[in-house]
Formats: sequence, structure tokens, C-alpha cells
Amino acid sequence: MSAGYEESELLSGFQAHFEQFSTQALHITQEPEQWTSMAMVPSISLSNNSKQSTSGQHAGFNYCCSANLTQNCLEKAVAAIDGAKYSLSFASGSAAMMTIVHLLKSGDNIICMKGVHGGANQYFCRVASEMGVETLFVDCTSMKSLNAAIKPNTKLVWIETPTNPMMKVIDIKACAETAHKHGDIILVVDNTFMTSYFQRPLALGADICMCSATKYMNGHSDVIMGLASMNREDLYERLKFLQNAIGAIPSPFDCYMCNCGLKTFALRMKQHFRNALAVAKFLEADPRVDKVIFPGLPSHPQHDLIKQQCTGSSGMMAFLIKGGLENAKTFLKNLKLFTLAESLGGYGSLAEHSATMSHSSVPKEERDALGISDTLIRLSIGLEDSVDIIEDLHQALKAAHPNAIKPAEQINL
Ligand code: P1T
Repeated sequence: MSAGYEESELLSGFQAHFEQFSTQALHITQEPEQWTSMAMVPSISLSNNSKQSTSGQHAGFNYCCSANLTQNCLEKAVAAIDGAKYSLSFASGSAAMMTIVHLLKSGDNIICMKGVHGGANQYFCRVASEMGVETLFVDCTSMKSLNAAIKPNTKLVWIETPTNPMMKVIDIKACAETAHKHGDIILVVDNTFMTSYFQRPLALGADICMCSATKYMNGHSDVIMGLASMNREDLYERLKFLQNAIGAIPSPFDCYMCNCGLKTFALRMKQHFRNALAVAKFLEADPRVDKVIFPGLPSHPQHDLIKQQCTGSSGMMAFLIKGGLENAKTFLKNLKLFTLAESLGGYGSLAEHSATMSHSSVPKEERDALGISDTLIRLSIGLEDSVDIIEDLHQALKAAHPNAIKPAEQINL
């Protein structure tokens, strides 16, 4: 079996890619001149404080909760990548989310897309609500539903597109228009799955583009970090204040690591897409699989919107294995190359059972309504050779369905 996709086929139907992405990811704010040693690779500045010339006089650095050289370097690079004026980094994607929600006050309302990742659901329902900020979960794929749900105290619309793990896609431009029609409502897009390599929320009208850099941005499964980029100065100033006041900042070492990760970001994303497309085509043709949900496949119900909004798709997909919970469990247990683990977006292929892993904190009736069933398996397709990835899936499917009628070897990839 060989993936063998040509570049033209990979990108067919998708809009042209954003210009200069790779160059920016490699060079923005990496100038050796900023370091006394003229170091090509940005240095790690570990000091948590800086000397002041006289009391209250400093060169932009006093205590590391407000600024750090390595962190600033990363934030400027991310701003360029996200097509933003400003970017801020946080201790995790969840910390970025919490800091953003602190833009609101008690009595304010949030509208959140139905079916966001388990941590967001948990934060909105069990943390923000305790502080008097209520969240209404709405199907934001429908502008009619979003429009009808907006109340006078709605201050923020939070969408994740594609959603985790059901891969529902939201029209960012339409969402921004709908939200902004009602006044100063902040539209936040969690761009973790697509990243700005494939999808540019700010250019489509969003106010804040956030992501968990724990995933693709860093890409090596060894950092926990969150990022938020924006063009509005007022939002930047307030979030910069909150970043310092709350203190959920990343360590300089993690900033250094993430900055290194950006060097291969464009290459990695391209390969994630290439591999994921090969895997999705394999799974879609396999009789042991009921359904594949991958934004890069024409069978995705919102493929037209995806082609309009994105320049490709990452390595994230979900599929329904035929049978029941036992088949899903046998499949997962038999994977050899894939690691059975939560998280996503790293170099190595991961598989997980969303109902009992990443989304176990979501009540069962909500999971059922979203389609997170016992047979749903989420894959984060890594950077291994696609033939090996497919071979692993094939042998695990065989273990889960020993009597399947049509062997996948017959499917010519
Ligand atoms: O893990 P953290 O850096 O705090 O990011 C949270 C987060 C934010 N946004 C999305 C879309 C996410 O999926 C996550 C975390 N999700 C997982 C760890 C998971 O396995 O789904």
C-alpha cells in the first residue's frame, strides 16, 4: 500500500495557501542581533527578575510574570504566524481560556459551541458558572440558532472549529458577523485542531484566536502551553494585564521549546495532512468501519465550507468502528504503532476512546446527543510513514473483526 498523493491532489479544491507562512515561522523575531552573543537560536532567559537602574525604572523587564525575553520572542513569532498584531502565551490552553474568560464579570453570559473539548465543557459548567458567568451551549453551525441565543448580557461567543472529537465545522466569518451585529461581543476561536497553518480566524473576523500549543504548535508532546492572538489593542492591554495579574504564564524553557517547534511547524502540518488523508481514505473504504469524519474528505458534510475556510486539514479525525464497545476496545488494545493516549497534535500517532478518555467528564446524555458513542475512536495522525500507520490500523481492525468479509488488503491505496 502506498499513500502516493501528489501535492496537487492533496490541495485540490482547497484555496491557495497563505503566503510566506514557513518563512515567517522560521525567521520572525529570531534575529541574532537581539542577543549580545549574536546567537542564531533564541536564548533561554531563566532569570525571574531584572535589575532596575533606579527604583521603578527598567527596560521593559522587572518581574517575569509581566515579561520575559524568551517568552516575548515566542509571542512575537506566534503573532506573525496568526496574522495578528499581538500574541500572549499562557501556562496551558486551559490557562489561556481561563484568562480570556476573566475579561467577563459576574452576570455576563457566554455562548459556547455545543461539543467543545472536555476541558472547556468542564471549565464553563463547573468553574465559570460558580463565579456567576453562565454558559449557554448552542449549535453555532446554525447562524439562526446563534442569533436567537444571544441575550443582552452575552459578552463572549466561544467556538472550536473543528470540534473535538466530532469534527463539526463552524463558519467563522458568519459567526463573527452574527456576534458583532449585536454589539461588542467577543468572538473567540479555539484553533487548536486546524492551527493558523490551515485556518486564519482573525482574518475571518474573530477577535481572539486561541490554541493549545501543547498540541500542533509545539508538536513534540513535551510542552504544555496556551496562546491567544488578537488585533484589538484594548483586548491585548486587558489580557496582558490579566496574564500578569493571574500569573498563569508559561516557563521560559517551554517558550524556548515551543519556539523550536515552530521551525518545523509548516513541514509538520503538511505531512500530518498528507498522512491523515491517506488514512481517512483507507478507513472510508474499509468494511469494518461505519463512518469516517475527516474535514479533508469530500464526504465530510461541511466539506464546501472547509474548502472555503481552510487551506487543508490537520491530522485529526474520528471514526466509528462497526460493532460495539468490545470491538472498539479490542481495536485500541491491538494497536502497536499508535499510542493509546489523550492529547493530540504530536509527532507520534495517537488513538483514544473519547467517551472514556478525553470526554469522560461530559455527562453521558450529552455525549450521546453529540454522537460520542462507545464505537467512536479519535485519531491524531502523526508523522510516521503512512504505510506503517495504515498497516497498524489494518491489523488492529482485523483483531477487532476477525470475520470481516472483505480484507482491507484488497483496497488499493
Ligand atoms: O491541554 P491544554 O493545553 O490545557 O489545552 C486544552 C485544550 C484546548 N483546546 C482543545 C481543542 C483541546 O482539545 C484541548 C485539550 N484536549 C485534550 C487534551 C484532548 O485529548 O482532547
